[in-house]
Amino acid sequence: MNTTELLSQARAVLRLNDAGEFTKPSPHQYPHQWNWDAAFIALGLSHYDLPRAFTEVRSLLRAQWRDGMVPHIIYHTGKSDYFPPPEFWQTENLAHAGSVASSAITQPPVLATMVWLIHERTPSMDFLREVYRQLVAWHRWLHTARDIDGTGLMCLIHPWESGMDNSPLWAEALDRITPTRASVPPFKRRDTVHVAADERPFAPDYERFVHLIDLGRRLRWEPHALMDQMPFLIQNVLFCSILHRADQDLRQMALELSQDTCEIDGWLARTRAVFDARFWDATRGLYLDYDVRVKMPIRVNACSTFAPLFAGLATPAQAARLVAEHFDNPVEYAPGADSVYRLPSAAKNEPGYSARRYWCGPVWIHINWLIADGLRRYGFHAQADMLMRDSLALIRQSGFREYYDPRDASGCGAVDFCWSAALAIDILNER
Ligand code: 9WN
Repeated sequence: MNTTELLSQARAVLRLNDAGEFTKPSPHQYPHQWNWDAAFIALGLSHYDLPRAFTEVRSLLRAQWRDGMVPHIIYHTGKSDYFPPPEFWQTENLAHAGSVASSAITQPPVLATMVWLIHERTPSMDFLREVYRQLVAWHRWLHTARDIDGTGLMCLIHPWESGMDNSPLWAEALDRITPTRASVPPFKRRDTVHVAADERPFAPDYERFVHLIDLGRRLRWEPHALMDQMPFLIQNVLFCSILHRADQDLRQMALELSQDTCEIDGWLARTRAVFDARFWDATRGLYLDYDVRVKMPIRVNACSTFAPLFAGLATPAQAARLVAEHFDNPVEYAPGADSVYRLPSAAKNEPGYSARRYWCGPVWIHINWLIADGLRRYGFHAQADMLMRDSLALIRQSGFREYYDPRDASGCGAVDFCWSAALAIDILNER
């Protein structure tokens, strides 16, 4: 398939999922708007339809809660056959919730970065002015409402907030949670209707996802109570890195709009001051997540370990170790006896690794995109090119799938998947 054909197929996928004011991640599996999906989709759209890209961002921000949180799922069109449905979150009558039906948790804040990238390529001061305050409010909420220890490093209260739902990263934390029959409200999984069950989370994980929603809604999604009582409380390398990069991009917007940068400078300085001590494991040369409830690092090697490159948080020496000891290591992430394509979402030598099971090993296009951006920041152009080349090869072989088997490029998960299409458009246009 040549570049022109690939671009036109990618645009067709975005068109297929276009629900007017928002874009579904995929036609059947995900029939609503998702937070970080929408941001990547806006970047793709901006290459050929700037007004539609702005609409995508506007409809996401329209769901912002009164306290600043931007939710992870927005049910613009009401109920569907997706589980959980809007009423499951029990957000009606909450003073701090928003006015559009949504989930009550958030997702990695790539939005400010996407808005800034779009602005750099196609400046629009009006649009920047329109969204700036809302972006600041969301980042402020992340740095304060989810701050447990004064560091401003946000805490996840649910694996879905990481965007890497069933990563081996969460195995121990989820194992400690033992839902009883009474604490898991009756529910019927819908995620295995359109996708094979062995490419989705295991049943006990899913039960815990639902149990955590139940706990959150009992606490009326009140940030202080959540920080106090949620049994799952994690400081996550991917989320904190994405937020730090987004803070940098928000700062650029502030300068462009002649706004004061004091508050943003504070977030940037605080994160930088504590990031290494919290996440860097100097023995293994890896960034590890931190489990706040047991006050211990999570000793699992997942693709999120490369995210600090995207944020410029690694020193050149740390970046060199990440690349030499892990990215280029055929036992972990590089092609070898057991894989051909980069980048597996968990290291291949992790006990929880599984080549087709969702976040336990398959390759995701948006993760490749983020890490390639980070590698370039540190001068690792050959490695960044490999990620982009592999991403396009996966798409050429299996179409725009949700994720891919690193052994043979076969497609997994949902079909006609939007961020794979949107980022293919970005990769092909930026080359
Ligand atoms: C739950 C939409 C979303 C992505 C997430 C991905 C998956 C949802 C699900 O799909 O999560 O939020 O039902 O599995 O893990 O990263 O945003 O594409």
